[in-house]
Amino acid sequence: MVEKKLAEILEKRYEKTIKEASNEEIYLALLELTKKSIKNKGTNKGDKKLYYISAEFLIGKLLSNNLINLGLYDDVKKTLAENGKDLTEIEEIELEPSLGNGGLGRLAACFLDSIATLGLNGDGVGLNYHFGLFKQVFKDNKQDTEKNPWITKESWLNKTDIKFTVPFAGFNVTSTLYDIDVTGYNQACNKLRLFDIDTIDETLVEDGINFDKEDIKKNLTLFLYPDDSDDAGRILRIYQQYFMVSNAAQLILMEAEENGYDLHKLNEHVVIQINDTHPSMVIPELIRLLGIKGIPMKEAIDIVSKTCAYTNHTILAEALEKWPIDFLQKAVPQLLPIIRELDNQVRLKYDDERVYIIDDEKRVHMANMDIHYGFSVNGVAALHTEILEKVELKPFYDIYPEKFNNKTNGITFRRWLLHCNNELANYITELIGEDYKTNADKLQDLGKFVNDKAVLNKLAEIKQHNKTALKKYIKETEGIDIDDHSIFDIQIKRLHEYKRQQMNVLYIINKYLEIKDGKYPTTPITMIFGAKAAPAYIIAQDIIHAILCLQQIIDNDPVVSKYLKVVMVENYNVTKASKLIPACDVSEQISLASKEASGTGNMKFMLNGALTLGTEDGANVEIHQLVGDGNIYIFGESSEQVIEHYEKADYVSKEYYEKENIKELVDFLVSDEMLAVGDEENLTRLWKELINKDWFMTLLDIEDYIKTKEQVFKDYEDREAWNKKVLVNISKAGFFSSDRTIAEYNRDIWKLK
Ligand code: OAK
Repeated sequence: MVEKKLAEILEKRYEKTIKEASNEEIYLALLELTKKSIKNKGTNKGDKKLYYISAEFLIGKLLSNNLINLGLYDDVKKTLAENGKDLTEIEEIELEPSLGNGGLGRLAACFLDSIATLGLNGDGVGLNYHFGLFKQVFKDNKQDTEKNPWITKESWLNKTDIKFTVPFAGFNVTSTLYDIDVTGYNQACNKLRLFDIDTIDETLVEDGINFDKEDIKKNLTLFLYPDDSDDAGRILRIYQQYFMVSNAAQLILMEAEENGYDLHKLNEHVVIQINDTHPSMVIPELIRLLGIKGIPMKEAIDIVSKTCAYTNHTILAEALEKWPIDFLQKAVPQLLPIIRELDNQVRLKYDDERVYIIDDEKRVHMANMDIHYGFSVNGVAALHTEILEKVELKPFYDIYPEKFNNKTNGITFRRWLLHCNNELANYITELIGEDYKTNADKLQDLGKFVNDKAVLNKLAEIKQHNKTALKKYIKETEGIDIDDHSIFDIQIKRLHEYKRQQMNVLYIINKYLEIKDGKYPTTPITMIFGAKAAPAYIIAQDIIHAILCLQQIIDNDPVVSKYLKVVMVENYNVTKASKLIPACDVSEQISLASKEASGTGNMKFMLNGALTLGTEDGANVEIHQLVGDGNIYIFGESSEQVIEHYEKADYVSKEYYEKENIKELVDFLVSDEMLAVGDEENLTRLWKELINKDWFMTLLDIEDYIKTKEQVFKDYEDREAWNKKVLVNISKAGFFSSDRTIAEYNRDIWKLK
């Protein structure tokens, strides 16, 4: 069937057979075929609808995932192979949209997959950034930034004729809505709705990612999160956020009216999930628009409060948005009377300035507005929610305990197992049947094979295939040779001090010095990193610089390079993640305890048979509980201890630095060897930061980290015992299916039929 359809499309488009067509022509034909098949599936319906508003949707390439969800993947792959074509190569043609930074955006994409798969009526709403997040390139061992265009003439974007007018101070803009179909696994579809403006001017971007930040009509949807290190960048973010939520609110009201719903009962038909605080202005905007429709403010506030729910994704103070009133006045003055009224009502009720919306520095606390004027507040892992309730948001929890709830994150197994590790997925099916694909708990059935040598060997064989495939991929994409019989130790995530890539750097230095001293690892080690650093985040750039310098030093050392290899992949993204994760042995989840809200990479690695080396942080805690002490490597101080250090302000990094073995590692950053390949300014800044500040307590945990990592590598030598741990990890990963997470959101918050 597929063969005939594909052949027809190719004949009509290019007058070519499958054999004759180029990979690009086949890609475009498959795009057409997939879109047609999506049309036949229909869309999810119901008299209540979820709108998941998010500034980020890190959806990744869509072709294979759509084919899997539509049940066409195996057929297409086979048909292509029979005609001398390779689906993996054809996937390369598709450009990856970079509509997100990291965890929050990728979570939103996994959620869309699960919402559709569970047959729920829910769309994502966001922005159609033309250049997404920047593209990372390495020059002189440093990160450089370029624009990252992804929109091609034919793509997954479907232009609609829906347009809205969005008012800003002194001018209006007209939006255009683009839809991307979201396929569920063997299910009807939903949509991701991305707003854009027709007046956007891509030529505004001159070199790198620089552009005129004042020209809103031309720049509004050029980039995700333009540099916010200056006021113009920060105000542009307000314009973007308001543009997103005003469109979302207008879309919601339009659809409600089309369905004949009574706007006085909007909350019976609509639920809005506010994905962190970027969409928080939807609250005053919806109140404003209901006002225009004749609903008095008091009632509008009540309706909106019963419609909106808020998810918190971070406890880092600097990531909690607080917008100066002056900025809002400049961009969206129509919201200020409403925000002031919302704040007044809070002040009348509560005599506690910690819960006010507007603070005495005239800044609007977006999260505070969400908590007062939403009906649900959730954290994204058990520990994170507990910290929100007991520490970060305690004054709010004391007022509204009933609003708080936990929803431990999850990942879609369709992308993070069936697609990225097809061989493992097929083997699991052979062992326990298909059910686990829609009921992830069934993975537990694998547990019965824990003493079955043939199964353990087969798992190891699949891992080896994935490592060899990664070796080939890294050679092709980065031009770097790695040893596929070494241990693959991988840390991939946004670059941030709290995630402590710098601690891993100190480990590499430690290993380098050991090897120099003649102490050789039994199995060679390959340390792989992938991370982008926000352009305005200086220390993060310095950490990248240190990693790249070490990479070069080790490569140039004929002895050390036999045992140790460092690779930082360029422009880490969803596509690269899906190649790296199936090949991983050791998953680095080493954030300072209490700081990583959840993490989701940790879950992807676990599902693909890597063992976690991590702190008791975020969802690592839940992984630990599921697999037990013997199947995970935990180190470092606990979140309670860390929180206490912050409260007492008693952590002094210099005291740790003075320890001889730690000093040696830190000082290596500014050694002659490093300065020979690196930049003194960057390396010295990082060195000083670690000694004098070290806000995320690298030196506190470094000794335990090194000790535990040595144990990991030692344990790897007993391959049978290791493979048992691998099997336990895979078999316990079912809990982290985003189908489970979404079922919980629906049960407790959305209540869609
Ligand atoms: C990004 C911008 C502002 C606030 C939070 C983020 C973010 O990406 N947070 C991440 O969200 C993920 C999904 O919930 C979590 O797994 C990560 O721990 C968290 O850092």
